[in-house]
Amino acid sequence: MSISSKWMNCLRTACLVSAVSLVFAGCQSQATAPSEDKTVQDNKSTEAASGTVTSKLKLADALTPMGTSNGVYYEIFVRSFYDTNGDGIGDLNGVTAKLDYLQELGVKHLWLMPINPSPSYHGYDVTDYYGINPDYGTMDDFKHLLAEAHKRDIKIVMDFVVNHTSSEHPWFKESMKGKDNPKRDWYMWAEDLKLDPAIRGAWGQQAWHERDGKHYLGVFWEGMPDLHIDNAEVRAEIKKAAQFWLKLGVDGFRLDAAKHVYEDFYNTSQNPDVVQNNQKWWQEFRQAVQEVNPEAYLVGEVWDSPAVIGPFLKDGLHSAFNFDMAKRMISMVQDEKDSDIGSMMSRIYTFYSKQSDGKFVDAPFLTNHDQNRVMSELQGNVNHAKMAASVLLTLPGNPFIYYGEEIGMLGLKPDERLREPMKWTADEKSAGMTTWEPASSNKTVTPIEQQMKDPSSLWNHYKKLIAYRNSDKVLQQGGIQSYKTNISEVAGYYRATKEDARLVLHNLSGKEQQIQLSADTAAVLETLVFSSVDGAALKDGACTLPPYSTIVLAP
Ligand SMILES: [Ca+2]
Ligand SMILES: [Ca+2]
Repeated sequence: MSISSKWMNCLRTACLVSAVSLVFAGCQSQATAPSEDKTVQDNKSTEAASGTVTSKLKLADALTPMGTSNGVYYEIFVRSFYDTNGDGIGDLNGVTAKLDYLQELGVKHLWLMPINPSPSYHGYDVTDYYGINPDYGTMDDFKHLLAEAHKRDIKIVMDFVVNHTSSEHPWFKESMKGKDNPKRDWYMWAEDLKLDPAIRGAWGQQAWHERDGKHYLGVFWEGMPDLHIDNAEVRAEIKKAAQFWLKLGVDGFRLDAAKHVYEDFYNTSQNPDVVQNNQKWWQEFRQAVQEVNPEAYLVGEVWDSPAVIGPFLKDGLHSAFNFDMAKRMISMVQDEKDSDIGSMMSRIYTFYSKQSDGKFVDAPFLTNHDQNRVMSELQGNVNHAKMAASVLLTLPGNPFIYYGEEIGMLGLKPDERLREPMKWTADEKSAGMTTWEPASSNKTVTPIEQQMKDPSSLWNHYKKLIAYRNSDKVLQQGGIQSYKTNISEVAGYYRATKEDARLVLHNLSGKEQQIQLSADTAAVLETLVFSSVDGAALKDGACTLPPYSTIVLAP
């Protein structure tokens, strides 16, 4: 969902959600989550065999069971990406035209923001779950995109927006006609359901909207009426629509507003039965998805703390975006001070692992289409942007990149400014450039064309990090464990599978740093296998880290 009230929602959650999230929010390794239990870590199958580097380094935290990661994801706002028919609006053929570009960057999956017909520019209010937005092309264009992507081993996940429809959806137009209409109960009408329309939404907003003296639910705004998910016909219809796209060859869904499906009113949103209803719905949805494609991937937007996200990961979502980590990564690179991400992550993962029976896959990212772009948050500091990318791309799970992030595109709210035309070339009028809105935030940004030719560009930094990640199984599949140096400008963490381990070190500062590894680490991790810049060195456990650099050590 693209509504700014979500920020309020986050604030509210920060206040309401109990001790569990407060523990996660903290970074001190002394804290223990009340819900944490030892079964996951005590499980024998998680232990490294004796004699492996992982056992020598005592990396039990990194062995928390989790699902398989499958490469870097890239979020595309089709309208702003690439235009092939000269109308200034990005289109599906434009995504197809840029698959080679995406392959060169090293991404393995695309997340397409909504491509269904919609009256809005962003598409998060759908009027037809089986159609393609005519601005973006035709169903044949989409099939062509799928085929061309799959040829390149690139998978496509599409945004699936089913908490609500557009108020212009034919279903809602029927529902408005009155109590006797067969579609009446597809939406929530307060008077029919004997609910009080004065009750505010979960973040204190007006949730019910008046129409002909009756009130329907629309938790985001009146143009987005919430579907009544307890209605069996609605559930069946949503599952049918998902199966339709899977049968076409779509590889999964990004599930918008996943925590808002069940009633999120001010007085009920944290009730255990509401939490459970949401959980059960996504489990039911996943079963329907897996009937068509057992490999399909579901990543959900649950804009909340890990304590709230956890239950969604049990046989429902494979992944949920890690909003807390996004904030922490950005502040860490901005402050140039280690904030022990490894410790925070391994504590969250212990909780997720237990919730998901060891199957969750984390989905880290820096910013998305609902947030100020990371380069704007970093005030245009390219070194900080490089470090943010280095952290993101060396974490466990499936990292997500937002289009344009790889060249440092800028954008501060309102939302339209976060979703400006992709800057392929300096000439805004050249072929392919989208012009549906002015690229007013990005006048000074160096275009892709130029950055690709410059070895020291942010683009080449992304490419280098992604290529290394793709080449290293431990970086892709390993868990994470805290590693602290005695220099606060250097952040580090171990990454490990049962058999193998890495140490990732980031020099967050503009000064060269020298680190002496502890004797046991130095004895095991003897090889400098990756360095983001020239000039790094490792000798007898002494590491030299050039300014703003990332290195990876291996046995
Ligand atoms: Ca076009
Ligand atoms: Ca809802």
